[in-house]
Amino acid sequence: MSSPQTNSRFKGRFITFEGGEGVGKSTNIGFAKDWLEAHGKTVVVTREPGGTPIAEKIRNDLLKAHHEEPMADLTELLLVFAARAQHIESVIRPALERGDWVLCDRFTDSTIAYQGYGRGLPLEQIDALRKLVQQHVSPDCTLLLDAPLTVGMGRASRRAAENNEQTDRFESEDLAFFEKVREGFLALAACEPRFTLIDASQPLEVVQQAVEQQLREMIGVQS
Ligand code: Z5A
Repeated sequence: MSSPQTNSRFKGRFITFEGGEGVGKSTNIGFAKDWLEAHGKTVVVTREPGGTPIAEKIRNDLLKAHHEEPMADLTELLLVFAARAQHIESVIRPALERGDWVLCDRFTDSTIAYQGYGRGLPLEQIDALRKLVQQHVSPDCTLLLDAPLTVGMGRASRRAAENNEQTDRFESEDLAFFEKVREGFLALAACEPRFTLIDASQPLEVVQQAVEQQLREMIGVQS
């Protein structure tokens, strides 16, 4: 397991949860929030794209299954970063300055995985936008929940059937797209020490033990 780093500019801590569809990001963010609050931390849970009223409007356009015209890949990339700029300005940076713990469902690693590896947009362009938009805001720690596509998609489609959810624009992509996205996440995790890779195909209790272990290391509490 990687050693946690800190965003030393801020009093707070910034943890991102990444991975493909249905791997358990939302479920484990809920677990992490409860655990951190039980250990006296003030927690802000948020998500991307979205997290503020303006960014949620952009999210609706990004996920909307049908537009009057196909959305160009570059438009998609710029919309993701436009939403992120608003999210950082309105939610993430103020929370980190207050000393809160920010738990974010997806962040720029998703852009590298989906728009970079998935769509094939140049990684240098994404990195230039990352620097412009994030400036000094970057995750202290990223938990990558990884599972074979069949596992995540199976869980997501069961949940969608139970809740009568509609298919969004990303979910209608083919398997090859999602294989490239997964490859992108794994490539990032292999070269960036802030990542902790968790096998999300394991039973939920086992996944949560791994999440808890990472949180313990971050707050310096022994098990
Ligand atoms: N996107 C992008 O392209 N570029 C970007 O920069 C960003 C995003 C930020 C919306 O993401 C889309 O935006 C996304 C990429 C794109 N599209 N896709 N695909 P989203 O995060 O809103 O949607 P999602 O990734 O599809 O998330 P999700 O379906 O909500 O999945 P999840 O949060 O990872 O899973 P969950 O809801 O916690 O769990 C799913 C079910 O499995 C649920 O019933 C759980 O109870 C169950 N579960 C969870 N863990 C387990 C275990 N371990 N065992 C058994 N069952 C489990």
